[in-house]
Amino acid sequence: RNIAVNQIGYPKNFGKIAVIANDSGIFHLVDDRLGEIVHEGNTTNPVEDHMAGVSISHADFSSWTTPGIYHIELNGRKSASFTISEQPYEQVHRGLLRAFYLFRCGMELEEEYAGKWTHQACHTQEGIVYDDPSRRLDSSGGWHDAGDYGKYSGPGAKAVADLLLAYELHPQAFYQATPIPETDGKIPDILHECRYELEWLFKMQDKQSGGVFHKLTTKYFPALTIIPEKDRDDLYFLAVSATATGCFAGVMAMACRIYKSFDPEFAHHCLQAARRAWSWLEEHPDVRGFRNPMDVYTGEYGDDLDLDERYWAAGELYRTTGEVAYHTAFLDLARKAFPKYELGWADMGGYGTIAYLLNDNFEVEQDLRSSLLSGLINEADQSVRRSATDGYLISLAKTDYIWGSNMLLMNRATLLLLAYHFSGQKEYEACALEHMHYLLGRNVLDISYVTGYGDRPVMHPHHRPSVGDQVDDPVPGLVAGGPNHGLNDDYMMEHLQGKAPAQCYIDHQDSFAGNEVTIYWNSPAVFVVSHFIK
Ligand code: G3I
Ligand code: 9MR
Ligand code: ZN
Repeated sequence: RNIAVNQIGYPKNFGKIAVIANDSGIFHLVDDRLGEIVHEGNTTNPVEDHMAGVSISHADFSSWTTPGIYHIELNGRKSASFTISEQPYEQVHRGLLRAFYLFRCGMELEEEYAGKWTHQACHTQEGIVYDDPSRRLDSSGGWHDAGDYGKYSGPGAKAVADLLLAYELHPQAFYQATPIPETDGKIPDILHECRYELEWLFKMQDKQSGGVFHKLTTKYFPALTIIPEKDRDDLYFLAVSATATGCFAGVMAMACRIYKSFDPEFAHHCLQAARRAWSWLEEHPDVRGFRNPMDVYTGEYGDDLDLDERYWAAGELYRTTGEVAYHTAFLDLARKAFPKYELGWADMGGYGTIAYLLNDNFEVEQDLRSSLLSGLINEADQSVRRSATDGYLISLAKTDYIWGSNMLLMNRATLLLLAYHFSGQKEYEACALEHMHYLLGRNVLDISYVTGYGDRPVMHPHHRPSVGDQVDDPVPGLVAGGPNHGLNDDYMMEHLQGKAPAQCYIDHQDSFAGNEVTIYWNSPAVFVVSHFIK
């Protein structure tokens, strides 16, 4: 039994619902500071919810709009505290963005910016080209991928793409400083932060071929207690892949457009790199997906389908340059069958679709544009429909409760917000907000999936710096993977047998298939939250 709320809060002019597991009755909204009941109501009648595995009822206090700090009480139980205000998400938004600074590799994290979570410069050595060990290349910089210290091109590109898109569509959310060492009051911090990763991504492009190395990692994962600067195994550049090269071209073309007005030289450099990557793709129309060699055990990010990454690259290059060749390539790819509304590390087609829909500078084929737009609206309608029948008001189906389900959650919300952007339909925006409520605590486990934010946040992520440092609190602002019905690690297997999908999560450091953190789970959360910063 619990009363789940968004533990950060509710914007005063949106709907406000608490979701109650296995209980119902008369609920009270209590002002935390005064200890006074300010509002009361009846919960809805309980109904079974199969995703959550409980019976749920709703306490709707939407009509209450007075700013303050509150909690809900029902039959002697209390919810977490939350605020009602015009702007409840400024801090969590900054925290989610600052997490990227805390993910940085290759430089010292200083107390001034990192607080308690400092570390020495790490992974500064040259990397060995796996397929030609006589080659050693500068490999430093960028963000660690996750709870491990690997750096992977495709996932890195997804993370940057989400952040750049957040800035492009919601620039008002990024006026305030984060702050980070580069803060200069001229260029928004989010662009400084993305540049840190982009500078590393340049190093992943093979200067000989223009293709992009799939990843830069050690052969084995270090032990969970190893802090960044103590991980000294050899680093390898693993083979060039078409998926990495496509993502690279896509994100670099995007960066060119966004950095142009701030730093034309850097923007030009991005575009050159993107063009070169595109040429590689053209020279390699038919390549096998990346596989780890036999002696490499770190993340694989295997993906046999590279049409979606090519589609993204072509869409972005066309949006940035207006050149016919990229348009033609995009149109050809658009005719092929692959997911066009996915924003995962494997299926990147959604970014191509978005690039085409947002292309205001150059001519687009109207039939294709309308069909892509109605496809997007259709996705949003489906999410709205599914959310309406879900106890916790989100769109995740049973098959979505997989490794990194919180990314699927935030990707859905991203698509909903894009649908809102194009249609102006308020229900899409409201539905996106319900998804955010789940992330920040309104879920059957009554937990905020963002470390350091909310009354009952994740405390034990599978994250080496958090485990290995001498600090009790985990590194803050990190989004955990979330419930995973596949129970893909031993700890989950042992403790979560037979649980309903949304309960397949445990806040333990050994549970990497549910409680790890990654840059590309943080990034869509930044996108979504930034929409609600006015
Ligand atoms: O695509 C299939 C889908 O068709 C199927 O219905 C569904 C049901 O299981 O699975 C889908 O595949 C999933 C795949 O991710 C793509 O989403 C797999 O189940 C799932 O196990 C797989 O998980 C990935 C995991 O690595 C294992 O490969 C995560 O998405 C990915 O985030 C994670 O990445 C790791 C890196 O390897 C190493 N660094 C940490 C990082 C996070 O844990
Ligand atoms: O720590 C690793 C994590 O970052 C990965 O996502 C995960 C799946 O590839 O693997 C983790 O490493 C574990 C390894 O796979 C099995 N032995 C225990 C390791 C955790 O310390
Ligand atoms: Zn590092």
